[in-house]
Amino acid sequence: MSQNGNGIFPAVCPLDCPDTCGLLVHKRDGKIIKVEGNPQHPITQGAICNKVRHMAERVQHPERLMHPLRRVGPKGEGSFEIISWEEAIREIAGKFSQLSTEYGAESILPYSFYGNMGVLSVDGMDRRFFNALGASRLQQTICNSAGTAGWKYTMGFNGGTSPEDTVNADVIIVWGGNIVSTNMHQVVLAEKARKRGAQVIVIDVHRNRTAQWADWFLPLYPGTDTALALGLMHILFRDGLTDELFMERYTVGHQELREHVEAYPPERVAEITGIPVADIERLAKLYGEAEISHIHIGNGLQHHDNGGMNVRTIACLPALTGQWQKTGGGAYKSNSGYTSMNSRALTRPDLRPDSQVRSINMNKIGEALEMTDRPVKALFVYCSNPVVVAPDAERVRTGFAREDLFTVVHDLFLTDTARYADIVLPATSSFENTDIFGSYWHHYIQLQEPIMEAPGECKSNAELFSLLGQAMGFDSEIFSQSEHEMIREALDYPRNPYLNGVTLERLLAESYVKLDMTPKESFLERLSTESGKIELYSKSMERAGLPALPTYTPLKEGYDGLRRPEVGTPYPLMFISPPNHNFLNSTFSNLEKHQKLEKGPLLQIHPEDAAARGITDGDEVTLFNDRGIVELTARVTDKMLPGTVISQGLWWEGKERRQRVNVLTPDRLSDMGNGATFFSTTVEVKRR
Ligand SMILES: Nc1nc2c(c(=O)[nH]1)N[C@H]1C(S)=C(S)[C@@H](COP(=O)(O)OP(=O)(O)OC[C@H]3O[C@@H](n4cnc5c(=O)[nH]c(N)nc54)[C@H](O)[C@@H]3O)O[C@H]1N2
Ligand SMILES: Nc1nc2c(c(=O)[nH]1)N[C@H]1C(S)=C(S)[C@@H](COP(=O)(O)OP(=O)(O)OC[C@H]3O[C@@H](n4cnc5c(=O)[nH]c(N)nc54)[C@H](O)[C@@H]3O)O[C@H]1N2
Ligand code: SF4
Ligand SMILES: [Mo]
Repeated sequence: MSQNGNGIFPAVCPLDCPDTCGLLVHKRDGKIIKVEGNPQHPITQGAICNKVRHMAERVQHPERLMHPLRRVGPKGEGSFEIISWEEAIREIAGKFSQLSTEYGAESILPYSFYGNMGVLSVDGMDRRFFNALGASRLQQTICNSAGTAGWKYTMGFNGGTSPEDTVNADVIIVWGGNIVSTNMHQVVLAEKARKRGAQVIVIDVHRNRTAQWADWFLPLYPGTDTALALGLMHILFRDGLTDELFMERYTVGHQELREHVEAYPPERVAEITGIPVADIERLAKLYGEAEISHIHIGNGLQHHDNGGMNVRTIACLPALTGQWQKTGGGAYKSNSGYTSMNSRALTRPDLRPDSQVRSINMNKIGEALEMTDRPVKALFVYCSNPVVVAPDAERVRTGFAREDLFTVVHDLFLTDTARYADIVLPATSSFENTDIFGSYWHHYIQLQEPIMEAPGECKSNAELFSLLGQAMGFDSEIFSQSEHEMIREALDYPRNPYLNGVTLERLLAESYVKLDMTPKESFLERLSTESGKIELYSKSMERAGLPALPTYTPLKEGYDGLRRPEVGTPYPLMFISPPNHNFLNSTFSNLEKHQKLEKGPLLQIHPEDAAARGITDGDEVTLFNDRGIVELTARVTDKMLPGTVISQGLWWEGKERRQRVNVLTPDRLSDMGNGATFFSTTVEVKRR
């Protein structure tokens, strides 16, 4: 392979996006000149999103970090001096050894997420290092853990409908997902279904891009989805639209559920959700009478106090109608279960000196940095930008500003988080590494081999943690394994039958390999709950102190149609801050091209709410609650119900204005899975 030469090289999109596209990277004179979708890749089929078409601008950006840095000014200011890798490694290893002796290794906390989805980058040598060190563990629950818990209580197995099968559906409900922006190849598949006459329905708190594309959009109040799903069940049972034989054979608790949902007649559900009775009736009929129906459960509705229950309840719907027997019927929440690899071999939990070590929830990093009992004395951040993405962000920033906290950040850019680091380390881009990628949606495993040389002194996560492991004197064999050896170990995992036949050799020859989907051919054989059935009534939820049957609980911070905010309530608007089209979480937020495409950080506000505050389109506005203040530009629009305001995208702090929306979001944990509750937030807005 000619890393520096001209040519077209196969690559994988490393971003935290379900589509995990196969790419072709065009190079001339060692520079990337074009990134496009691989036309051969069965899911990508040559099409990729606009943000990654401009990936070259990110990878070859003049502001990319090139050298290790040491802080010379106050934390947050961004003044650093260049140091050598030897110095950086010596300083980190020295500090970690000293802290381990003085406070115990649990005083050191890794903070990482999936800024690069490569298995070796985020679930490999890095984990080995923190395991061998005996550092505190991080509960990585910022993204989808509430919904995953809710889904698993119902289905057991963490997988659903295969993407390609959804072309067969007659009704596709996109529930709390903005797939035009966040899962574009599902839109392509849904379009195929639509050409055959399928209807696409979107249930969301605002008319997002997906709702604009859909056949029918139903807006509702945030956090009321469980009530809507219970209302649909009420009608399905009432009108005989359920599949009794299926429920008898494959579910637990359908009689209890039938009685339970009597309490959710459409009139009550309409009041709670804001959806008119006639629409609830129409939706239930469409869903219940469809030959094949598919529900795409997005991430949005689970970032709430009741997020686990929202997913749990929606996941019950296809069982009422027997949809799991149909190819393309059923639901998708995540398909991670199909791609699971040998994580014990990769991460080596056996290296831990103390398996009882504490774990700290990543959503509560602000609070964790305030602890005085067993304090966190060092942080190692990689593949994440917590000062922007974590909730209650001002509390997070204050924690990061602690003078006595030793912070290392490994990234490609000097992010808002990296500005608070004592040591900043330059990371390679995924195109410069060897790595292996699964997808949490489609069924292809892909290999990335380096297609360019690392610029400056950038190092991959694998190389960095291998160096650190060796500097700390850990087992040299474990910390000098090659990427190919690790990939072999990752794929050697007989417990996952779908990995059968996926080998490094095939990946080297073919770039991407499809999982073997023949084991347990019928989806119903994959159920892995206690009872082996779909648990409409869940004993394990009962044991966990949760309602055994799907139950609507209002948000702790928020309103539904029954409990409108009282006059004089300090924060009467519900604030939702979902991803935007052109960024990937906070990745790309620092690039001018992507910023321009987004037209700045905006606040979408309903004409009624705007008028009540004397706000007109284009006004500069301040949003505030007890957690802090954010400054945005108002966009007056009727895309949501009055009482809900929306700002899309995770922007880095502005030079002139405060625009990190997470300053306003709560660090409470969701009902299940210790997940994030970003969207269960209320604010007030005023003109600036
Ligand atoms: N372009 C782009 N793509 C991305 C990302 C990105 O930042 N940008 N992020 C990636 C990641 S990490 C993830 S997890 C996925 C997330 O992608 P999705 O699964 O699409 O989830 P979100 O975009 O978080 O939220 C989807 C929708 O949920 C709505 N929503 C909020 N609260 C509620 C509610 O109570 N009920 C209902 N019904 N809807 C509600 C929001 O308005 C939003 O339109 O996307 C991935 N892909
Ligand atoms: N208000 C609000 N907050 C949210 C969300 C929301 O919808 N609303 N979404 C939440 C969700 S679903 C998620 S998943 C999280 C995502 O939060 P994060 O995982 O923190 O995602 P990013 O902001 O994209 O930050 C990833 C960072 O990793 C860096 N990176 C990329 N590749 C590498 C590499 O190979 N090595 C190293 N060391 N670094 C690398 C990137 O440059 C980038 O700075 O945000 C959450 N926060
Ligand atoms: S961000 Fe998603 S849609 Fe865009 S190229 Fe990457 S995997 Fe494909
Ligand atoms: Mo996410």
